[in-house]
Amino acid sequence: MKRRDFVKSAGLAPLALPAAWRSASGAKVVRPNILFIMADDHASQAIGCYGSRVNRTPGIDRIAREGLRFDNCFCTNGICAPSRAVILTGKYSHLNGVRDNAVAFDGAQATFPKLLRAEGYQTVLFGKWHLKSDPTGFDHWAILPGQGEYYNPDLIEMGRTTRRPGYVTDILTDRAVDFLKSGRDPRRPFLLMLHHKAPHRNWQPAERHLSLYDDAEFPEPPTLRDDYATRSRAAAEQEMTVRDHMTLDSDLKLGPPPERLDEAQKAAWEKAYGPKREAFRKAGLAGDALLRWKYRRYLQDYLATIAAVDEGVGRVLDVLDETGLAGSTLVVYCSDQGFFLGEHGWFDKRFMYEESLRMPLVCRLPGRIRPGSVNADIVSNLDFAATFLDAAGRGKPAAMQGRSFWPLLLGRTVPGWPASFYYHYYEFPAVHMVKRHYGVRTKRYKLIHFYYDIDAWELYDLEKDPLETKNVAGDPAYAGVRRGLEAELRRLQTLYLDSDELAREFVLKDTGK
Ligand SMILES: [Ca+2]
Repeated sequence: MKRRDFVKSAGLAPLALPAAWRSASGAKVVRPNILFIMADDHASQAIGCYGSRVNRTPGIDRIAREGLRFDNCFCTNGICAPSRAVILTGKYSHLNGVRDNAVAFDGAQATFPKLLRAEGYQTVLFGKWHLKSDPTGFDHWAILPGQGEYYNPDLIEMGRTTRRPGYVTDILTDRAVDFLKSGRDPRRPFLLMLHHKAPHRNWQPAERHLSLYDDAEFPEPPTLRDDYATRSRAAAEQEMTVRDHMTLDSDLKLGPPPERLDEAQKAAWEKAYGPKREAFRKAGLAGDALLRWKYRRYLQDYLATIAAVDEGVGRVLDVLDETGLAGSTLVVYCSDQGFFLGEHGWFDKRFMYEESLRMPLVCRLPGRIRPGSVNADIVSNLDFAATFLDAAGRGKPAAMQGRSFWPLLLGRTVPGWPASFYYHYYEFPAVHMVKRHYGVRTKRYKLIHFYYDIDAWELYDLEKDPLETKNVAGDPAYAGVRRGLEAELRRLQTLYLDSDELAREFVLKDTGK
């Protein structure tokens, strides 16, 4: 398809070129490059600039310090593949087709990489993709199959699979660095998507970080021993507790080294985990002591896996400086959704509770984004596509549901910016057994409806109860608040073309009932 026809068929708004600005070096910049770094399952509780009490992330913090931190970015459907499909299309799961991790993405859809490419951008993707179909809209891509492997991973590069020696986060960072130094077409702006597998379960740190947190003690979250007393059955009936659902051998590394490691890597692994295994056998832990041990072991590996991601971010920022690209490149760091680090007793994500719902999101563009800014508006992964297109001076196709937060990045106030957010999670029954639910989040409240499998409502007053331990859905004092939120929930469902009927149809088809 010719570019003009493609642009026309995608229903794009008329061209509106952004104002040019001058970078620090004095060069005139019209359309910024976009370096979009995304991690997998990186909780904001494990990022320094979000107030982490458990680790330091100087690389990621640098983006926030020199740019803007969003404090209320949410994910519309908190698992890997659905979040990615929403990011690419700017459409909710029920419209882009990827409701859960089992479905293949239809790559014929309009996506922001495709549209940027039509605008002359060089589009490149390295890393996790997880959408089952081959990437479309990229000049070049090299992806991990499925979840990918931490050590000596396979990479599928433009359709050809080869095994690469080394550690996955470093391999992907190297690819990004090589691109910035020598792979770029200097006549075109670029979109570079560097999408890490880390720190996804089962949290295998790089060799150099295997013992990084050996001596660390971590404060326990206040809800580590949550009894779910005021909640619906959904919270009690999941399968993602640190206490009962983490595997000793794989998650907590008491088993043999992963098969994929070479001999030297296995030796390093043994050196790190052998003594821990012995100490565990001797200790004979049970009950709460065992929970405390599991929580600490979990955080040691989760955070050590993040260390390589953060080092990689720092390296890429340095290379942007060295190559003179820093002033013309919008740098974005985020995670595909949040993660529980022991809150409510859990690991994993999926639930609409804060730790899982919240995506860390920091952005930098010198000369345009004021250093050290913080924004508290509600934005989401639904808005990424429209934002990237806006940064490139393009309107979004009418069918994209997200809104561009580019003006927010530039420090402008947008009248009428949405004050509420719609969530819908589908994957059940499945690993971790989190029941289907949808809900609405405003600045102060959160209303959740677990539908179909059970019919239960939860309401949290986040101002009075930021840890979400007190469900007030049945509290007469909140009856008016609940009515208002239910009306807002139905308004958002209508706005986004979702409904109970549509959800029910999908469940019936999905479960074959
Ligand atoms: Ca994920």
